[in-house]
Order: sequence, then C-alpha cells, then structure tokens
Amino acid sequence: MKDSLFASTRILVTGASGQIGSELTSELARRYGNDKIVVSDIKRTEAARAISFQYLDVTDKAAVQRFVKDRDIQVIFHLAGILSATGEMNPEKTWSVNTGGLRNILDVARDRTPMRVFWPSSIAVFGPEAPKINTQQESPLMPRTIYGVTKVVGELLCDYYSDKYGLDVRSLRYPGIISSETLPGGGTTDYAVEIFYAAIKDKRYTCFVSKNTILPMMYMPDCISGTLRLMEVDLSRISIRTSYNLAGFSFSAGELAEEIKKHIPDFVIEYKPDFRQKIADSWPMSIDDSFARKDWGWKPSYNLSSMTKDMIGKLSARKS
Ligand code: AKB
Repeated sequence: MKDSLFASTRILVTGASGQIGSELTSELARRYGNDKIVVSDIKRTEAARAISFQYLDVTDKAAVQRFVKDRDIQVIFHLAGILSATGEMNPEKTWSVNTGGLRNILDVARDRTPMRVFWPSSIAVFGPEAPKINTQQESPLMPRTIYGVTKVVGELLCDYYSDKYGLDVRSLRYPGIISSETLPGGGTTDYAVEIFYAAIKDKRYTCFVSKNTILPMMYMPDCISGTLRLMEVDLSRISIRTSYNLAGFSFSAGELAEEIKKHIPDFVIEYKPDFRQKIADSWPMSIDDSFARKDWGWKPSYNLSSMTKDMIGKLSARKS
C-alpha cells in the first residue's frame, strides 16, 4: 500500500533509538531503502547504527526546523518522548519533552507541504473514570499521570493542527508493546518485556505489578504493521484526528507467567508491586478498537500464546 509521498520522500524518525523507533526504522529501511530514512535521537544505540543517524533534541525548535529543511523531510514519525513511570519522577521535563517536542514538530510540519506526521498516543489517556473493559474511543479522558496528561494534550494538538491548518497528522493510542529487539525504558508495561529476558537468563522474575493486574498489550510486529498501515492509507479513510484506540490482546501478569511456564517449566515468579501498580490500576484492561478496524482495516495477528512462543524463540536463539 505504498503511496507516492512515501515513495518519493525522505522519512525522519525521532526517538529512533527507543523500543518502537529501532524496529520501525528497520522496517521503513526494508520497505523504502536506507537512503530514504534519517534517524535521530539524543542517544545512539546499536539498532540505529546502520542508518544515517543524527543527534536531534526535539525541544530545540530551531534545530528541528533546520534539520527538516536541510534534509528535505516530508514524513515524520515523531516517537521521542518520556514514558509513564519515568514521567512521574520528573513531571516538568516530561511536559517539556512530550508536549513541547510535539508542538515543535507540528509547527515545523505545518510550514512545509506536503507533510505527513505520525505521533503515538497511549492507553494512558484514560483514567479510573473510563470503563475498564472494552474502553471506547470516546470514553472519558481523565489520566492520573503527567504522561497521560501530555498524551491528552498531544491528541488535542493533533486534532487542532489538522482542523486549523490542514496538517496531515495521524495517531494511535498504543497499548503496552512487547518486543524482542530493544528494551523499553521507563514505562508501566515494561514488566511484560522484562519477564521474558529474566525467564530466559535466570528462570526467575520479580514482577512490579500484582498477579491479577490486567492490561492491554500488543506484540511489536502488530505495532509496526498497524502504524505503517495507518500512515500509508489514503487520508479519506481517516475519521479520527485525535488518536485511534488500538488493541492487541489483554492478559494478567499471572496469565503471562503461566504461558511462559509452558516453555520454561522451572520459571519462578514473585510479585512485589511498587508505585507503578497505581498507574496500572488507573488504566483500562481492554480496548475497543472498532474505529481502527472499520476505517482502515486494522486486525492484529498475534495473541498471548503466539507472542510468547515467538518471544521465547527469538530471545533463546540470541542467547545461544
Ligand atoms: C507505558 O507503560 O508508559 C507505555 C504506555 C502504555 O504508553 N508503555
């Protein structure tokens, strides 16, 4: 479903050293060629080495402006941001990076045409007021974390720039993302990734949320295919200009441990909930993503069992 904008332009990924950025970059390079992709971050990791890497601090508007102009960028995946748990340690910085960074990207994008922007929102836009099960697109947005607040504001900014300036900006409310290439950093859903690394290395894990904590999650291949599908579809198919609910599958921490035990029978888990439990408890358990399904044909491929098998296979192969 490649369209002409993607085929003919340079694509910028901010936050490219992060969990999603590193795998999105590889897939973009595979689809469009290394020379079409420019990756940026404030730190460089192994995953970002193959592609043209440039330091870029998204809170520096003049730098973003120069960067986008000099490299003739027409598509931006703006992934740079601070996640929920780290966000609570430093709300001022989280506001500045998440909200200030997004505004800079939107301002720069507004002044260039044609331009298409992707920005990730999150299930963290919801708070305890939203229904826990099958939380809907229009359920109340009352987050209890600064991260969630920046995501709500970000969604409204996306909608505003789209409505007022006609900017083509598209967004998804990601659930927790599970991946085998780059570890997440600073999120509340990180246990669902750490548990695999610990199970394979030490056969034991201390989980920072309780056994019965259920959260919406998604496997990285689905996250990448959903993100690229949204970005590649014709604009006429997009009816939500804030951010689309997006679901993979939901499970409790205990169910994940049981699934891992099917592959590693002597795996042992203990539960020591910390401050992240409160954040997890404020989020939905499952998400209704019918708008994404109806508008642009979203359908995830993985469930708990196929994701677990694939994760263990990939991480075990790397260990040996
Ligand atoms: C986090 O845990 O902060 C993120 C998210 C759900 O947005 N993974």
